[in-house]
Amino acid sequence: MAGKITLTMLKPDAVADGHTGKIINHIIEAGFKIQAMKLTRLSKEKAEEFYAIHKERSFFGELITFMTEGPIVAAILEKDNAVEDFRKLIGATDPKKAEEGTIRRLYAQGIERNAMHGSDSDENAEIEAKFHFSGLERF
Ligand code: FUP
Repeated sequence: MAGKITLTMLKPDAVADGHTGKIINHIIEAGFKIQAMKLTRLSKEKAEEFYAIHKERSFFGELITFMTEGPIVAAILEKDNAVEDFRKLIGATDPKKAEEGTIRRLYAQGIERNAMHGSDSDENAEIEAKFHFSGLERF
């Protein structure tokens, strides 16, 4: 049976710091199958759309500046229980609170420059997957 999906972004800090290969390997070794993947860069408009839920928060402006500062790697990942298992793999939003061995603990610089995105529900995973990829780009 096909697994469920989650949408991840390797954020500009992780890509600029040269962690892309190690992080992708970490994800594959944890049992996720890559359905789609690309190196891309968010425009201000696209970043504001992606993070619209946070637009009233004090950190919104800094979040948008950060997420548009350089390329990201967006990917759709497939696995049974993908959303929950992936959030466990990346660890808490604040890397100081993330468990030992999680991707954010290993590679993130702080709560804002936190290396990774992972969808927070099956419904959002599908919305975010469609935000980044067309049907022809999914395998
Ligand atoms: P997460 O689901 O772990 O990515 O975290 P949230 O959806 O709560 O936050 C989305 C992004 O907003 C985080 F990845 C980083 C940023 N953020 C901050 O910059 N400061 C905060 O206090 C909380 C979140």
